[in-house]
Amino acid sequence: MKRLAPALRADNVPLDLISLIKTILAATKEISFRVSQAQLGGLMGSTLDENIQGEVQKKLDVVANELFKDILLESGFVKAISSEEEDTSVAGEDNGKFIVSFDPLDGSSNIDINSLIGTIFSIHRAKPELDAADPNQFKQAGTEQVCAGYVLYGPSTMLVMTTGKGTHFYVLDRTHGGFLLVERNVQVPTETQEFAVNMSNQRFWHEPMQNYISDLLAGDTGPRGKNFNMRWIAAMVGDIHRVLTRGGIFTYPADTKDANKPFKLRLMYEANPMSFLIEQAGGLAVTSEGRIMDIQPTDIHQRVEVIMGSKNEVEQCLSYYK
Ligand code: AFP
Ligand code: FBP
Repeated sequence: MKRLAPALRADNVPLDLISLIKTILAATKEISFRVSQAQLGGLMGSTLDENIQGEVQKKLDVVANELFKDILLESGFVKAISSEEEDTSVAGEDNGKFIVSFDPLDGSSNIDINSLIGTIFSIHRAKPELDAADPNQFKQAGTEQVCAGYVLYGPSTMLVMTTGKGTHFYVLDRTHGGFLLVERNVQVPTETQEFAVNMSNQRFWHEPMQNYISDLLAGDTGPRGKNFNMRWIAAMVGDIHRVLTRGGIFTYPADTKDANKPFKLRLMYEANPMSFLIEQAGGLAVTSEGRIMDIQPTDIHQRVEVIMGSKNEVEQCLSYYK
């Protein structure tokens, strides 16, 4: 099995980007260790603070964010960072070549129940003409990402990453402390009989999504003529990892639950990096109006509707909006 850096060099990934990826992974190895220590590390439970999204922060959220921020800003490769846990973007080195967006711990509600969580990251090239402190650095579409990935802290710690040359799986080998390539060019099966959605929001969805999910639930005697199974991990990293591994459709549709918040998932920290991984694996990643990675961002914390996974199933879902 190939180690990470030689695998990336074989794909002609530029050396400065490989160095940045290694820096990011150093932070995730530390987070993986802290996560595995659970109560022994004194990091279970919540802080008394809320993040910019209005969510109560878990202690591990805060520690993971600080770890990521410090290691990236000290690396010298990074011009600016934006994090789900920070109010604004944070300036790094003026001559840094990259900007990094990240969700340090996705699936926070799973922390205290010892269930799946992960770190999601997205890398763009920095714009030399803009100041490091200028948040406009981050107003780049998902199509301009040069790398995206997540590290899943599960029974094993896995890295799933793309630099635009396929989506590959790596496992953290604790015997030598590095990630080893275990599967190249993962492909999302085109067809599926599995869906992932938070069903408790059903009454708040718009009509096309209500109709689509009703038809899935109708099973083999309904219009789709086959039975569907449902899975919901409450951590996008976990649900997308399943979709990449065995297919499926994952959606967090628009809803009317809160008039000020029609969408839940974040474009920069969740939707764009996952879209890059899914598309590189032959799947589709869209909103009901178009491709997620084509969205021109207007704000670093912007939220979007998300429908992604097996190509034919995503197309089926979209047909309900026509
Ligand atoms: P955090 O970013 O607060 O950890 O939330 C995770 C998440 O945004 C995403 O990973 C899940 O798919 C989704 O929330 C779960 O949402 P529900 O609370 O509706 O199940
Ligand atoms: P396995 O014994 O095959 O692992 O199945 C696990 C299980 O029996 C329960 O742990 C779990 O609650 C249930 O299956 C899940 O069933 P479903 O597929 O209906 O969601």
